[in-house]
Amino acid sequence: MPAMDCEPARKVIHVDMDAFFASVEQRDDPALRGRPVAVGYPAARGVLAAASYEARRFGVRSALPSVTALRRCPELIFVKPRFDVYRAVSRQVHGIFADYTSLIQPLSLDEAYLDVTENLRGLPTAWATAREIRARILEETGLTASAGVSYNKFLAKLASGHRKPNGQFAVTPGMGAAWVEALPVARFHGVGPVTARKMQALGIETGADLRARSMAFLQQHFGKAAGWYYAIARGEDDRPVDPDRTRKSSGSETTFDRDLAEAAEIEAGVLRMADEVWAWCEGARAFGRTVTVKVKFADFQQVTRSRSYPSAVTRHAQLRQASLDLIRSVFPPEKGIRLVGVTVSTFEAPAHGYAGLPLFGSAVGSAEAQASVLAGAS
Ligand code: DCP
Ligand code: CA
Ligand code: CA
Repeated sequence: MPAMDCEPARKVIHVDMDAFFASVEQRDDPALRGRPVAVGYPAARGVLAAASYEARRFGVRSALPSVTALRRCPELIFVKPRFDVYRAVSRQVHGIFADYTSLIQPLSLDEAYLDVTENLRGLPTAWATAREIRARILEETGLTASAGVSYNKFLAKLASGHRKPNGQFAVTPGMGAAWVEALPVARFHGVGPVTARKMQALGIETGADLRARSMAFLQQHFGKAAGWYYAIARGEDDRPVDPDRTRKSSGSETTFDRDLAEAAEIEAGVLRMADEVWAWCEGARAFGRTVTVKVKFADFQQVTRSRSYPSAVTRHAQLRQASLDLIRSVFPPEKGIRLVGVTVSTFEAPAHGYAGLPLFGSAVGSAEAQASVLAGAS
């Protein structure tokens, strides 16, 4: 590392709840404990939001189509998601974090970065802080969490997955660079499935492979992301833990059981999504000026229609009407409609609370929904 020894190394913890939605369901229903549980709907085109560790042994995991999951594990028990409960747990966990630091950056309902360079409890190490936080989460919520401890966010997040479930792992400054070299790039934050495939085609499978490429090579193939890849291949990440980061949007979307062409049915779907988004807006006391309706057609072609108002949409009826007007602008649909979504953005007041994940539609946690979460959050 360059001459940075005047600055003390930061101490960052990444905490991530284990099999979050599924664990909450197992906690609240003893009949589900020790059994393969999926949170989601067994509907024809549903996808799973979460899978218990028992279910994962069968190759069942989140974002898997329900139908495939059932084929892999015929005894799989489906449980409907209860977002209000997950949000309540999230707030509880956030309250525990706040006893140790005010620098908390939630990434989603079940995970957050904490900067504990100076922790409020005077604990000697970040390792001890992570242990105590995990112990309190278990005591106060009955749920387990895993943690990664390191000197930056990139490494802390990678590390939290390393001893999952119910474990923690530290990556020290002395070992960071070498540790990253040994890992597959597909596990790196910012390397999604598409980029991982592209890297693979270029002969980049591990951190060491990535590190061996020049900045010029990375720029040529990855454009603006080159700097990020160059840095993480060396275990470097100077992004601060940013407690002020607020959501930029809240959206819900749903994949229909079959492609729809009937205006009334499509409108009903859009209104359901508007109602879900509204529930979030009210809960978070966050109101936006822009309403966007997204439509995905049977052939996966996607269009969005937006409308911005001079001031925030603060009435439920207004959001419903805006959503209807927007969906009607694609009527009559030239092809069947597969998915609709409603998003509110351009918030007037910062979103409070600990609500990282948007509310999902009935296709809970679809890959698309997850992708839009990530896009919206970064
Ligand atoms: N989630 C979702 N849709 C997805 C992925 C996740 O709705 N495609 C929800 C359900 C998960 C929660 O978010 O329980 C947290 O997601 P994680 O990726 O952290 O996965 P889990 O907590 O379920 O498991 P792990 O123990 O691997 O962290
Ligand atoms: Ca998790
Ligand atoms: Ca998570």
